[in-house]
Amino acid sequence: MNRFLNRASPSIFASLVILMMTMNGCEGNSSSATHADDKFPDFRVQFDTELLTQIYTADPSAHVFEDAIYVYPSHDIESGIERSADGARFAMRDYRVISINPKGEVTLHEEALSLDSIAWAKKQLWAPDAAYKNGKYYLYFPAKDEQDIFRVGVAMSDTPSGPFIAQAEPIKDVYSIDPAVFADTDGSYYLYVGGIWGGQLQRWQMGHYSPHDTYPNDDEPALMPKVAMLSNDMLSIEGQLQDVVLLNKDGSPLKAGDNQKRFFEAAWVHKYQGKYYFSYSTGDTHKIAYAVGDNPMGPFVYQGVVLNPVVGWTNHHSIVEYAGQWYLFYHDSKLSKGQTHLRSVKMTKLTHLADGSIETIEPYPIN
Ligand code: FUB
Repeated sequence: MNRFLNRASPSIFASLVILMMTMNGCEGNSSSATHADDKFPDFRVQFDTELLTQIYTADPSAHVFEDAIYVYPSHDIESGIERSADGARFAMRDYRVISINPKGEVTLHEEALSLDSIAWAKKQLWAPDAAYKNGKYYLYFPAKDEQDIFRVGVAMSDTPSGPFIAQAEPIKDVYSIDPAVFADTDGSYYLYVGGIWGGQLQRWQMGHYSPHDTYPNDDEPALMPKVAMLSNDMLSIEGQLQDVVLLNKDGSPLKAGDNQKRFFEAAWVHKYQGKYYFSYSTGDTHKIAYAVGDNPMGPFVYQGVVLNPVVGWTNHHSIVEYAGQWYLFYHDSKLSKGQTHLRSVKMTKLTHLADGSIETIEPYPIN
């Protein structure tokens, strides 16, 4: 069903009335005012179309700031490094922000943050996310430090597109990759992190870093992503990271051997009708899956698949509401003809069905 929605003609979407954001920097869940003369043109949500092609972009984290959609992606480059298990080939060196204004015009902004300007970071600027609070924008990002350990840093700016100034040290007690910040409607902010394999989450099971990879047995609970509340100043976490518990519908934890369902990387949280939706990549089975819970800290119960596999290996997404419509941002490697480290961001509509479930999206036409 959704594949037909995704490919529907612009005239269908052009009939949508736009609910515009009225407060600078607030997120889509709080949209209120109606501007019936503003339409969000549909050409940017055409099925299976790159948002831009000037550079390669991946891991899109989308937010509604200042009446527009701002996308915080990784900036993929050809590093010349061979493929390896630790992901060294993904040797990104800076971030560029993309914005989409209410007319649907896409802007690729100048460099927002460079590896050279981050005192503690040595390499691999991987998937970032951003948040807004009290007039400031915060960019959260993973990078490897001098010891080749993935840490998560934060940088600040007065504008959503940057430039951002990084803190001198990574965030204390935060590790692994793929930070995602969820701003709840009560004003609390939550930081989610984690990624197995190249993301090193498996090296922190003892509460400290081990250079050796250790995984649970297949019949044991899977490694879970991590969460903490952000401190009032957005620069540290309250307490320690704790597990985001992901459960099967029978109440048992997802198992390490269940790679169709278990968490791999790319955490994202959105709120819909009072429920918290935790979505993530299953990695080696290439799906975006989701689980639902009553609390942003979890537990979350597995529900199904948001997006089926795309061209490429990784799958990393975000889900955002803009003007009363929910969108999925994701990436694939079609533009680079399947090169897994050269990806392009795309967006499409996402539908919550009447029972609260998400309609599974097929990324390509099915004949
Ligand atoms: O872009 C580098 C890494 O690839 C991200 O951090 C992961 O989520 C995967 O998409």
